[in-house]
Amino acid sequence: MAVPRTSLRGFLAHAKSALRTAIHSSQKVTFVIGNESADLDSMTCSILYAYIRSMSPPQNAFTPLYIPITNIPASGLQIRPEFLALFRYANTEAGHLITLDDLPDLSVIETKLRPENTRWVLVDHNVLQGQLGEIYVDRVGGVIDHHADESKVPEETGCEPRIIEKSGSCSSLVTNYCRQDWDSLSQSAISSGAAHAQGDSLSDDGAVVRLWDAEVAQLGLASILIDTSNLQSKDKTTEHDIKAVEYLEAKIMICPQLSTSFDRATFYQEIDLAKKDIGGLELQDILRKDYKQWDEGGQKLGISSVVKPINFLQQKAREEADAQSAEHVFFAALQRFSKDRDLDLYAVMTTSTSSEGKFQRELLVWAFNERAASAVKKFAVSAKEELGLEDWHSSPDSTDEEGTGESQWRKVWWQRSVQHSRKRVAPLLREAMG
Ligand SMILES: [Mn+2]
Repeated sequence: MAVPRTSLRGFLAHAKSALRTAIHSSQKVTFVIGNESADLDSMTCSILYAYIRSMSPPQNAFTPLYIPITNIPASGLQIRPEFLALFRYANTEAGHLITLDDLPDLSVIETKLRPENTRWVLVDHNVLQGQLGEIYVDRVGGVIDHHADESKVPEETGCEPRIIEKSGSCSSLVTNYCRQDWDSLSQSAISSGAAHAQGDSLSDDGAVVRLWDAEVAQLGLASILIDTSNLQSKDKTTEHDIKAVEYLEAKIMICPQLSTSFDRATFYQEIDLAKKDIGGLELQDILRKDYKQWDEGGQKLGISSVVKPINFLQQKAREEADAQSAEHVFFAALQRFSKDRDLDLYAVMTTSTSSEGKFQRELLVWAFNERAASAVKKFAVSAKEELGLEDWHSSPDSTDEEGTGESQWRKVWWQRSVQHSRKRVAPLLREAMG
C-alpha cells in the first residue's frame, strides 16, 4: 500500500522507523541512494524520488515504500551547512535525514540487511561504490543520473527508470521523471479535501497539500539552482534544468503561504552562501566535504572538490599549523588526507571567482608512487588540451611542480576549460590509470 500523503517531515520520520522495523524483522526494503560525495544534489534527488514514489508506487514495485538514504554517516552533516540552511525551508531537521548510520553493521559476514531483501535505485551516480557496492551490487534495479554511464546498471530495470542524461543537476531529471505522478497526487489530495470544504474558495486541506508540495519543491529547486548557478551558467544549464525549475517554482508560487515572500534569487544566494561558508571548518573537513574515490586498475584515486581556491587552503593550513610556510604545511595536510585513505593518486579541484569576477578552476594532482606518477604524467599530456591545463603560480616562493622524492609527482594547474567539473576530470584520470 502506498504511503498516505504527508509532509516531507512526516515522510522522513515514517521512513526512518519503517527501516528500523524492516532491518529488525528481515523485511524487504527499497533504497534510493545518492553518491558518496553526498552533495546537495545527491541528497535532494534521493528524497524527491523516494517521497513521490512512496505515495504512488508502481504496481510491480519491490516494496511500496522507498527509503531515501544519504550516502554518509550522520556526522558528515556538520560539514554541510547548506543542508541545514535548506532544511529550514522544508520544515525538516538534520535528525530527520536517513544516513549510513541507519543501516546495520555491514562489516559482519551475515549482515542483518541481506542482499536478497533489498532493491537499490541509484540517483546522481550509476555505480554503487565502496562497501555497499561490494555487498549489494547485484541488487541495483534502477537509475536516474547525469554522470557518464559506466554500464553497470542492467539495461532492463522493470518498473524503475534507467535514465542517464546530461543535465546540470540530477534533481532536474528526477523532477521531470516524477512530475506526472506528483501532479496527480496533488490533484487528488486537493479535490478530495475540497469535497469536505463548506464553500470556501480554498479548503484547508488544499492549502496544506500545497504547502507540503512547496516544501519539497524548494528542496529540489535548491540543487538545480546551485548546480547551474541560478540557471546562469551556459555550460551547465540544459533544457531539463529549465523545465524543472519552471515546474518547481510554480509549485512554490501556488502555495499561498510562500508565494508573496519567495524570491528565487534570494533563495539561491542564501543556499549558495551557506555552501561556501567553509571558513569555520578544519582543512581535513574541507577536503572530505565533497569527496569521491575510485579503484582503477588496482590503484586508488581520490578527488576532493572545494569551493575555495588553493590560496585559501594554504592559508587555512598555515593557521592550523601556526606556521610561516604555507607551502609545506599545506602539502603535509594533503599527504595526511591521502594516507588516511590509502590513496595512490589524489587530486583537488577548486572553484572560485577571480578579482575580475571570472569563474575559475584549479587542479592539483599528487601521485604517491611510480605507477600513479606515470599515469598522471600521461594524463597531463592527454588531457592538456581538453581541460585547458595551464601552469599555475602564486607567490614566487611557491612550487608548482616538484620532484617530491624519486617515485612521487605532483603538479598544480589552472584549468582554463572551466566547464569541466569532476564529472569529466575523474574519467580522464581513470582512463590514464587503467
Ligand atoms: Mn549531481
